[in-house]
Amino acid sequence: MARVTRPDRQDRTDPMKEEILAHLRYSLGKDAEHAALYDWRMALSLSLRDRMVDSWYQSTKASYTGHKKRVYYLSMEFLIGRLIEDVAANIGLTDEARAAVTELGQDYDILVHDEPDAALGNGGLGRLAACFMDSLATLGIPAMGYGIRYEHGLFEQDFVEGQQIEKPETWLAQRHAWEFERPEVSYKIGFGGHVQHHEGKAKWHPHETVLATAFDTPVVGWQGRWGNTLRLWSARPQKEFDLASFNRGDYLAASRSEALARTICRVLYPDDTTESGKELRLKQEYFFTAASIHDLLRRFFIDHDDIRALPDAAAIQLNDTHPAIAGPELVRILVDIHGLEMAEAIELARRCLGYTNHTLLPEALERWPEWLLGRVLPRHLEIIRSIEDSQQSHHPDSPRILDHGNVNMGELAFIMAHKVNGVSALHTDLVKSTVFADLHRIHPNRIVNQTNGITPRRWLYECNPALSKLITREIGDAWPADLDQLSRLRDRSGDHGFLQEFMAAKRVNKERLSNWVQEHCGIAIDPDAMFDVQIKRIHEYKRQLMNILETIAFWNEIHANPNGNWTPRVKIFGGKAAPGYHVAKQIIRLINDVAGVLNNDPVTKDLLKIVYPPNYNVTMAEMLIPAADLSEQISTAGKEASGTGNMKFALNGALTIGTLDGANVEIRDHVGPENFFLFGLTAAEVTERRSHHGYARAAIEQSPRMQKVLAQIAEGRFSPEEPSRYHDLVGNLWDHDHFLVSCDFDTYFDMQRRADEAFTQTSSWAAMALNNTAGVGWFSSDRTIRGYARDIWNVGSAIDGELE
Ligand code: 26W
Repeated sequence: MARVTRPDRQDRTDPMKEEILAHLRYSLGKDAEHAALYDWRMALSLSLRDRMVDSWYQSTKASYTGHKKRVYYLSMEFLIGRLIEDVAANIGLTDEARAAVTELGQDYDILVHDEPDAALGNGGLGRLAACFMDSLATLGIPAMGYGIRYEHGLFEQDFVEGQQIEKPETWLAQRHAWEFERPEVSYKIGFGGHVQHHEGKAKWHPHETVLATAFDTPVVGWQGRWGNTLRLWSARPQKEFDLASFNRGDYLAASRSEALARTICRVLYPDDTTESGKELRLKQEYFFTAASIHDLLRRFFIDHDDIRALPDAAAIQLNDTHPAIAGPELVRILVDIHGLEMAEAIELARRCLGYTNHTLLPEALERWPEWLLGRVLPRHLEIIRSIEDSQQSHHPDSPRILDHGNVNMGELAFIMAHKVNGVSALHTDLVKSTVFADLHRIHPNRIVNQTNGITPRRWLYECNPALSKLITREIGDAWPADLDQLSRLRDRSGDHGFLQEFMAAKRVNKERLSNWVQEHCGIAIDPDAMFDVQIKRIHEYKRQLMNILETIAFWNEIHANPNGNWTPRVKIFGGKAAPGYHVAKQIIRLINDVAGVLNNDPVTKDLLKIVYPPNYNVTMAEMLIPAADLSEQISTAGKEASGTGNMKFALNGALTIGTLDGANVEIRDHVGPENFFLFGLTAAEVTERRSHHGYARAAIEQSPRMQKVLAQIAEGRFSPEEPSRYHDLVGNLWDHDHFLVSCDFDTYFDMQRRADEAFTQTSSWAAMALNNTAGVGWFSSDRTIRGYARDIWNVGSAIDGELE
């Protein structure tokens, strides 16, 4: 990759070091003597950013001059994490950066750890968007990610007496090193007001407007061959403040227009289960979607003059329904501004749009009250009615977008997209047979599957250097961009020496984690124990509750026979609950209460430990996943759309204990059923079981083991200061148990004991672990993005040969 060398430094031998010093001086206004940690970290980041710019710039120029079709990925969330190591790895400067920093007398690892973890997302959907950005750049597909530059990302989690408390996150309190502000790229975004109809034409007169301003972060792919842009929108008031009001002394009136703008980008909604129906959320959605549509149309008109060519130039992907207003917005512009007929506009917009569904949970499907949408976006509501009329005229039996006073955003997104995709094979089947069954009957070719993937750059190469180096030694260094090559490691599963090295890499990661846990949680854990990890948002359907109940049952078992031949375990949990999700918060509290008792039990403490570090985020995942032996993927079958953590664990040589849910099904197929601890009801069995009245009570009555655990919790064994603390939680299991913990509990417990047994057979365990790493190359997000490019976007790579 071309690199700019400053003329006065051409003779220096260590350009990186010089560049860091130059940034320290000229960008941060410090010299080495007075620089604080922040200054050093910023100087390093800016130096790395410099090295991305040429490739980024050339890519952007190539997309313009080559008139390439572009992908626009619209996502309310991008869960980015830290970038120093990511950027350094992608442009091949990891060693050089470390050496330069070290020579400057600084500790590279401390600098890396000083970077805030950019958490502009809640969980899987946001992290997927970040992995996709990495793959789009690696594959050389001209693309732009569009989202919101939230001032505050996902809240920071702390535990006070075992209970989650939320604190505001402040990643932008310090300057963000990677972005370029683009004050010249601004669009007016309107809200409210009324629509004027005159001679068959409609004109929207918004009541309020804010300015959307772009902030660009370059995203350079593997080996710096191609760079795309992540463009995040920030809101500014259209007028800074009203000087006349200010001079009159009416300070509140003076800054009224400022208030809306500041609020729109203030904070990420921390809820990924319940649609909160908040006007502000709707405004956020429209704000970033409209800015993005304006921006891509402006780019389109640079080298086109006929709007009818838009589908050949732009593929717009909607990451869930959050940007679904893109359909009506595009139609509005086509009809009201470009004068197209409604029918043609709808068809044209449809050819540009794709919609990805990420959840089947009814409570997470977005619906806006019609009155609210009509108040905030009056013209869009009219257009939605036209879209509904058009759909009904062609398909009188079609499900309704407007229904019982609500606007169903799923139906809207489906009807306005030429392709709709699910995120795993099972999930796509369920999308076809449940939520969108009627629409699927009407449009049988619209739904396609694109099983999720993960970027192997962040999720193996960077986070697990010990294993990466071993793999590279064995199969060469092409695997980060061609993950199927990992299958060559299968040959080594009978090679005792290699298996020992494979487990030695795991051991390094487990030791690193043990030290961290000792330091941050004050808990001593033994790297020889099995590290059993469940990290994800806390939800009833993900069944952290089943995991902690099983932990208690195991503890009981040890007590019954303290001298038994038990396999030592460390149960590791990580994850946040939505602030308003009471049951999830109770589950967190229970895990912490149980940890308090078990970790101090002299009989079991060398055999069983529970660790639940607060504030799980991308950075913590990068440390936990490489150290895991066992990956918990235990959702109620049919509920987890895909999961992507499951892929990360398998890639790093953990075995999965899991249900036939989401992508677990495909992971098991790829790694081989003998290398996967399967248990639990299938999705079809879950549906069947739910139709039996009292299924939970019946299941618990057949399980003395579960009865005992529930009795202990209900008696206050883990909350002696408040014995009734978990009465509701336990009562709910007996009486409802919507997620069938009771039905899967015994098979889960038994499979855990099988895992215990397997773990003691160290060499066969190592072979199984290796077969996981070797088997999951297919789950690279490069494969996923190739699928979208082929089946949905109809785009090519600008790098020769990349998509063939
Ligand atoms: C309306 C609020 C809201 C916000 C976010 C509702 C729902 C969501 C998302 C659908 C939640 C989410 O992150 N879903 C996850 O998406 C991942 C990527 O496809 C999947 O791997 C997970 O299974 C799915 O739960």
